[in-house]
Amino acid sequence: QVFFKPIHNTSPPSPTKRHTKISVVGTGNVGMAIAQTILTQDLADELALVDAKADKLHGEMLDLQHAAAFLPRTKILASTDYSVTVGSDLCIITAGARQIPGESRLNLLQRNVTLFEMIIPPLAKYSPDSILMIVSNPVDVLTYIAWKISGFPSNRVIGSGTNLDSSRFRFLIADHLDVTAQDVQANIVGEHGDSSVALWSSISVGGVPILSFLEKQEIAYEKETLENIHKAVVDSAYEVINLKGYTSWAIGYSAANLARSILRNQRKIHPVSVLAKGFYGIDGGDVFLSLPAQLGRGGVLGVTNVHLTEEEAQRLRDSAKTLLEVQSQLGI
Ligand code: 6V0
Repeated sequence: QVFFKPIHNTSPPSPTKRHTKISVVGTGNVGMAIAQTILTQDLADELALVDAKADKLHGEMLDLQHAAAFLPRTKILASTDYSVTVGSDLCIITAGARQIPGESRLNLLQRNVTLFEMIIPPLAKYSPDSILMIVSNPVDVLTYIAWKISGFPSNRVIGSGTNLDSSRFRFLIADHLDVTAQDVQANIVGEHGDSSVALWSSISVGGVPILSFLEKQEIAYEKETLENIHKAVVDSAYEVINLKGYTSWAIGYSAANLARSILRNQRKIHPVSVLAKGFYGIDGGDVFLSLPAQLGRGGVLGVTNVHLTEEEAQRLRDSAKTLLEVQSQLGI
C-alpha cells in the first residue's frame, strides 16, 4: 500500500543522485548546535546522532524531528548504538569528557583519548569510506589520535581547528574597520587555542592587502593594536564560557561551513587541523595543526602555500613542538 499511486512510465531514481549522510557523535551543546545548523542549511539527506545518554539523545532527536514542517526534508535518526551511523559520508565527533575541578589538562586529555578508543573504531567500521571531523578539545591532539585509531588516510581526518578562531578574527577586524567580515580574508593557523598564530602578513580586505596598504600610505599603526586583536581572539572562548557556560553557535556554524565545503566539493580553503609534517619546516614527528587547507569531497585536497614571515613560521613550528611534547606523554 503506497500513499502515492505511481504515474505511468516512472523509472527508478537516478543512481547518480547522491544520498548524503552525516553523523554527529556527542549531542551536548556543541553537537546539537552543529546538528541544527546542518538541518537549516540542508546539508544532509540523513542525520544520525549518537550519544552515551539515551534519554537526552532521544529527546533531542524528537525535538529536531518536530521541526520537520519548517525545514528541508532530512531523515533524523538517533541511537546509543553506532550501527545507526552506517554508510555516513561525514562523521563529526564532539563527544568529550568535562574537566573535573582541579584536574590537569593532561589528565583530561587522557580521559578523552580513552573515549576516542571507544568511539572511533565503530565509526570506522560502519563508515570505512567516511571523512572524520574532530571538534572535541584539545582538537589538534584528538585529531591525531583519531587518525591513529581509525587507520584512515590523513586526507580523511580533519580537525575543525582554527576555522572558528579565524572567524572570530575576521569578525574583530571587520568590527575595527567597519566592514563586513565576509570581505575580510584573514587566517589564524597553528594550535586551536592559546598558541594560535595570526597571519597578519596575508590579511586583505576586499582584495586590498592591509599591512602593505598602511605602509604604502604611510599610515602609522601600532603593533600593539594588532596583538590586542589576536589576544581578543584567544580570550574570546574563555569570555563566552565565563558568561554562558559553554560555546555553541559559532562552532555550530564553523563545523557546518566545513561540512558544506567537503560534501558539496567546494574546494574552498579553510584553516583546519591537518597532518602538518613537511609543511612550513614542520618536522620531528606526526602532528596535526591548522594550516590553510583546500577541502572537497575527498577531504583535504591540499595545503595552500601561503607566504609566512619568518616570525610566523617560527611560531607555527613552536606550536608543533608543544603538541608533539603532549603527544609523547600519552604513550599512543
Ligand atoms: P557537553 O555539552 O558536555 O557534551 C558532550 C557530550 O558528549 C555529552 O552529551 C556526553 O553525553 C557525550 N559523551 C560523553 N561520552 C560519550 C561517549 N563515550 N559516546 C558518545 N557520547 C559521549 O560538551 P560541549 O558540547 O559543550 O563540548 C563538546 C566538546 O567540544 C568539548 O570537548 C569542547 O571542548 C569542544 N569544543 C570544541 C570547539 C572547537 O572549536 N574545536 C569549540 C567549542 C567546544
